[in-house]
Amino acid sequence: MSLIQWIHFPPLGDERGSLVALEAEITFPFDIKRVYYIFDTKSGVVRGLHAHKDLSQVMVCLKGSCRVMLDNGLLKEQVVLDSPNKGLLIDSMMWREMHDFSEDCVLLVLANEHYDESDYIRDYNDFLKQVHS
Ligand code: T46
Repeated sequence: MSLIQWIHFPPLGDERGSLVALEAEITFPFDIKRVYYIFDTKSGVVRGLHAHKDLSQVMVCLKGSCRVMLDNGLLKEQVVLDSPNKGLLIDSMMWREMHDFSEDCVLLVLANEHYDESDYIRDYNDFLKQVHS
């Protein structure tokens, strides 16, 4: 089973250009409680480096590109995000790392819960222990 779960957004564009609408439980897998975006990431920076105990998120690269590495404690897979027409669904208990941000990268993230630092597992060995317990 692949760790990479793409969500393809229906294109609503026309001759004027492109438009994508994200509607909870219609074009989107969950009710959205939080939206944030990451931009101006400096060259060589690695972001993420954590897992969430109970959080689903979808990442959409609105501009530019970055590489995302996912790890469920058994398998590791990586993928390049470079399109605003599809999102990468990341479920709970998945270690994630974001690498190789292009200078113009704008990464939109939609989450099904509010921000909660206690939901983060920021130590990789703790993550492995919790996955295999
Ligand atoms: C994730 C990846 C894809 C908040 O106060 N509220 C928020 O909603 C978020 C997302 C972050 N923060 C604070 C916490 C830190 O002091 O912003 C600071 C930077 O967050 P962090 O170092 O966790 O950023 P990333 O890019 O490593 O990770 C973020 C998300 O935190 C995380 O949930 O899955 O993007």
